[in-house]
Amino acid sequence: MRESQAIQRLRRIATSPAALGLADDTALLDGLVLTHDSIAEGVHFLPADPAASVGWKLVTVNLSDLAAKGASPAAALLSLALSGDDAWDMSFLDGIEAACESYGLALVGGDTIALPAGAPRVFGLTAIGRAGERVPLRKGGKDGDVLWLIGTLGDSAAGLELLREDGASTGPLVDIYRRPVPLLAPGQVLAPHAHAMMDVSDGLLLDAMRLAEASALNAEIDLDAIPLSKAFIAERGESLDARLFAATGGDDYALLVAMPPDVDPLSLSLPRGTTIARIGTLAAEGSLLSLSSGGSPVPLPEHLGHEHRGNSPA
Ligand code: TPS
Repeated sequence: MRESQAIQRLRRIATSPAALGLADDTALLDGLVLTHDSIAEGVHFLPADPAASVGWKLVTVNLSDLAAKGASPAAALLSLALSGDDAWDMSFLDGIEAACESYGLALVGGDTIALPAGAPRVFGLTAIGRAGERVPLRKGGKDGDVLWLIGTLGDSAAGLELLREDGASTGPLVDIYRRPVPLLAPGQVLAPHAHAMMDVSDGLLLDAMRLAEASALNAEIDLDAIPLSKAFIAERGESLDARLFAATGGDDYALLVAMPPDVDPLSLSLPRGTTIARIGTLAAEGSLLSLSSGGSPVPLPEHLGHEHRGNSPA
């Protein structure tokens, strides 16, 4: 089964208004923003990744969903699966502790089980945030909105490729793959002004298409405007191919924001050093997602991003 098929079925179960029709990355309940992300060995992290970085990543990918709603971190529940390797498990918890402390998230409970011998590691975390004055959803985009991207794209996917080629690779790209930084402060500054916001975890093109679809609009993206880091450019260059790689790789934890055209996010008090770029627009006309580079249209690549699917042939 594909992820999208599973979600269709889940929508008939998750009928509470808090679930937002499962059309967002979070649920909203009594002023709280709720999210849950899991992290599995071989799917989200490599068996050789340092245990502390896996713990860090579990917390920060959840915080990224809170960031996209402009929420402030409050509390977390951890689903911990002990692997039998005590040093690994202790170090994993060090990573959980470091991330919780860094971002003011209080671990308040959860559950611990022991994995069967040899089973791949899987962990889950529920993060709970306090909503700000406005919670921008995926579906709030309006005709004529400007699409802004906060953060850079492709670093993590490039880091993963380096690790796949040579597990001993180090450097900024590998660090970003292993230790994403949730953009909480920018999210809180932008949320009161944004029509729609989401984090880019599955790849910009797939996530932008989801935002456009949820808003019943069409997204146009200028690939030349996609922000790339110096480390990414040094590794892969800035060609159209490199930009398409960056726009589809995923694991970025950047923020995609649909802003009314009369709001200039550069005039808001974003933290010093925030990378922000105007990458496109939302429009009533056009196709769900269209790309351009050098002023010419670019055909959509076959894979727009990361979609989970089971092993059955369907
Ligand atoms: C070992 N990847 C896995 S899940 C995901 C991406 C881009 C999207 C976000 O996950 N292989 C390894 N590690 C990785 N991180 C990837 C592949 C790439 P979700 O949709 O579950 O939030």
